[in-house]
Amino acid sequence: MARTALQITRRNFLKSSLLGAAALSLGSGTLRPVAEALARAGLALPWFRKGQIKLSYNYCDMCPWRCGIVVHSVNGQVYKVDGNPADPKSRGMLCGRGQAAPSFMYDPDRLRAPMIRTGERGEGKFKEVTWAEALDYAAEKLRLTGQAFGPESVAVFGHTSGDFWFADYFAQAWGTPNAAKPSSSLCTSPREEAAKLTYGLPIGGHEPVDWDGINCITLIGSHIGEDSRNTVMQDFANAWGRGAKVIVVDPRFSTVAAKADYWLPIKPGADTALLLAWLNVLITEELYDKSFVAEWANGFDKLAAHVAEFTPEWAAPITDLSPDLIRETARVMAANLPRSSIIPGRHVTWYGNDTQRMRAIYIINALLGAYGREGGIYFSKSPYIEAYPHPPFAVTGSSGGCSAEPGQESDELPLGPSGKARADGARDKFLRGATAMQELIEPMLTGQPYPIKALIVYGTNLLNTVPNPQRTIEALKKLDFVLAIDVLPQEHIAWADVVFPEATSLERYDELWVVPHKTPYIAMREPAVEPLYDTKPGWWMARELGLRLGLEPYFKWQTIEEYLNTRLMSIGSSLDKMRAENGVIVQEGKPYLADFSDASPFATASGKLELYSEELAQAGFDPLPVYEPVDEPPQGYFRLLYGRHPLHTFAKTQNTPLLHELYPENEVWVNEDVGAGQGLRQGEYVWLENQDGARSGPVKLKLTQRIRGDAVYMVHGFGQMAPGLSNANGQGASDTKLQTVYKLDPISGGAGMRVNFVRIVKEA
Ligand code: MGD
Ligand code: MGD
Ligand code: SF4
Repeated sequence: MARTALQITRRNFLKSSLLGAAALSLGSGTLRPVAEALARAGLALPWFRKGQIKLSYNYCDMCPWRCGIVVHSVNGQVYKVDGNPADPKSRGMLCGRGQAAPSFMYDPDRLRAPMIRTGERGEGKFKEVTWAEALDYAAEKLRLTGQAFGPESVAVFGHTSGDFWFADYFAQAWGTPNAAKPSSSLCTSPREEAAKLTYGLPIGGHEPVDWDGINCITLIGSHIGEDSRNTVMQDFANAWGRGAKVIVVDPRFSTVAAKADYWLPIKPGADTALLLAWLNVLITEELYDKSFVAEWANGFDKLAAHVAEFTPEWAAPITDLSPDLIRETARVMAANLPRSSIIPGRHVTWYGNDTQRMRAIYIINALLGAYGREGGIYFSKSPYIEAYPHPPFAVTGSSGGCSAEPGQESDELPLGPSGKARADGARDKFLRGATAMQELIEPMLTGQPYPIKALIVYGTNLLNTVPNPQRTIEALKKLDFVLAIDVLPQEHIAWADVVFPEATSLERYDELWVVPHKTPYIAMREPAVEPLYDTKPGWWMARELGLRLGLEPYFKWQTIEEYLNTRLMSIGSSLDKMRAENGVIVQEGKPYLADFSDASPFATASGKLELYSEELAQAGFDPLPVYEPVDEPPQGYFRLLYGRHPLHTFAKTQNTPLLHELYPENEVWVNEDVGAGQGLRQGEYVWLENQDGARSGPVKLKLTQRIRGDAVYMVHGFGQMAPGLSNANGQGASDTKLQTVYKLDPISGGAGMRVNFVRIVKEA
């Protein structure tokens, strides 16, 4: 809810912005007149105009997209960040969240010193200790857990851009295959597994869409503009500006739907039926790229027979879309082939049948001939650089089940030193894919298939990220040891035994950011200023912990500069050289389109696009995508949908002063006619109760024609209950806390989260 103090803060902010803008709009040669003019008005030059400006190179950590930035500081204080023009992702521009990085860093609520728990778990009572005490204590607890239950009994959850040090490097050196990132099973796993099954390659962190040449953009859910990844917004705007057709399928009139030629307000959960009907039209009307399919695809005849019955008339009552609209949009897609594709979504863990929906998307793209061709889906190449030399990891068989890039894990399950594979049920509960974070909660509770007794949570907002947080709390109660590494007193911090406060990304060196891309590149991170308070970088904590646990051979470097320079030496570079070259190494000249006269570009067993998947057939799954109806909302309930706000990232920026000021609380979107029928009023506060009786906090009603009547929608990340977050605590409603169930995708291990229903309650 709005606070009165906001008014004052906003005024101060505007005042300082205007001062800054006045000074910045003039070159340094004109500073004296500016200073004089300000003096006449009784104002002084802003502080950041009074000292030597230092520029540092970094990549933005305000969201996982990681645009290259240049950090400006004066006298040891950061005053702004700019997009790095040399960086292929930012191209000199940033989104609103990126601009707020200094506000995130100077958040007065930050964790300030290492802490050890003094009260009960969950009470949030701690004493501040020295780093030596905190590290010794954590190392001893981990050592005892490893001794009693094996190293695999320690799980490591990691996200944000420093996660490499714990979820990859430390986990593998220590010996646990139970390392997981939310960006896999709570986000991209279905699209990665579907891509590997269909054309043999992962999508990877950066969706490889040739935006420069695309003429027809189809978006299934993806809500560009609210999903405010900087480069994606730039690319979309450029394509739209030069006249590319846009088709948006979304139960909600999203920001990007407002730019679309066609908006298909689909019934939630019915997308696979629409995709099958589009396939039916493309095939029966012979609108697909026949020569491309004949040469590069396997299983076309089986696909044609499979979709013959899925006409637009069949799909119409399922999707709530007219057959004419389905036909017309299929024809528009085909009229633009091969410069036409359905953009691979990003957060695609929706209903538990998500790998099959993603397969249907990729099969349409195959019929449009979009793979490896201009205006279609290109093939990313990774930049070349050597890893830091280290002895073989204690986890054998792959990268430890937690790849730096989603989808790059081996199909063999990695094994810990005691010979145990992951405890997330891979190969049993689901077929393949990266370690499923939500499935690691179960062994903490049940001890099956073997007990997980300790948890390291690095940069993961445990109770606002993993569905069914009520179950996570029960699991936290049972663990022998919990170490949390964060920058803010987020909700889960109260459940930790030891807290390591990290220096933010603007205050530390970090691992290089190595990006498969159209132009593969490497970006660096260096500190702009000294860490505030008694905070330390993640690489330092991982090393200190490792040294205390007998892992010296993995941590041979004395300084982080030595580590980074050793890696950079393998490509004839160094930190100094990178600084001289604008903080980025772009490895130009690698082909990103396929040379179809050469070897097959598709890394499947057959070397072809697998329209019909032999691999799925052999594993007992549908080899061609099938529409499975989703459960309907019970009487009086709506399906709970969620998404992004352009000025917030997940649940981590709600407390950031500047962003909080611009969007302090979320709203629940309800169809205006349905709301009127229930006597609801615009802007009033209501409560949401889900099918299991879980209740939200008070949330403002947004009655709008922009959403269907069978669903409600809210921005993810609000409704946090963390007293240490003075801006975010208790503001708005949490989608996560209303997700008491999720549906496991039996192929990829993704957790489908759009399977919860809520009713609107008018009293607390
Ligand atoms: P989705 O959840 O797939 O997210 O962004 P996307 O991948 O675009 O899409 C949400 C949209 O799906 C909403 O418009 C919703 O109405 C619609 N939708 C809901 N149910 C259905 C359905 O059944 N069918 C269809 N067709 N549509 C449906 C996520 C992406 O955002 C991710 S994963 C990350 S890592 C980034 N996070 C992020 C952020 O935190 N903040 C901001 N500002 N931008 C971000 N960009 C990225
Ligand atoms: P955030 O809320 O951004 O989400 O999951 P998370 O990455 O867990 O949490 C980041 C955490 O890192 C916060 O605790 C923050 O304080 C901390 N942090 C920030 N900077 C640093 C740093 O420099 N160092 C350290 N050590 N910590 C730092 C995102 C995940 O959530 C994803 S990728 C998706 S797509 C899903 N989205 C989603 C959703 O839309 N709705 C629901 N209900 N659940 C979701 N879960 C998934
Ligand atoms: Fe930062 Fe915005 Fe780029 Fe994300 S999209 S990395 S928040 S500038």
